[in-house]
Amino acid sequence: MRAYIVQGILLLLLVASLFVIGAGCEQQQPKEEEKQPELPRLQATVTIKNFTFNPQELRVNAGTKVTWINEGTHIHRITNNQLDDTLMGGLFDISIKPGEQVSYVFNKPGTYPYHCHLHPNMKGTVIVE
Ligand SMILES: [Cu+2]
Repeated sequence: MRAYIVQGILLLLLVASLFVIGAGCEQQQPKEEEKQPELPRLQATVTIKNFTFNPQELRVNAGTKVTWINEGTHIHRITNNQLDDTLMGGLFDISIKPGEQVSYVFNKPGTYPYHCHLHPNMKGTVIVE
């Protein structure tokens, strides 16, 4: 009878120690979410000066917020529509006054040529990868 009790206590101790070991292991391994730092917001800028977009060709990753800054003295109208169409079907068509800035977030990979509707010689391209 006494042997059973001793065995029972030993078994309890064994089970209890397994729980402690198990809990210890869990604490040592940090969760995946905690290890990953928050992704910084992707950003890029294009400056407009002397009737030129700079850089004229901009290469960015999908999800990048592209900001055009008008450092010139004239209003511009940035549109990614075709030069010869009726300004339909483009992603953006934004007017930008001197000293102002406008932004567009490029989520889909592709090549996006654009120009200034008011000064058709002003051309640029955003390549989204
Ligand atoms: Cu312009």
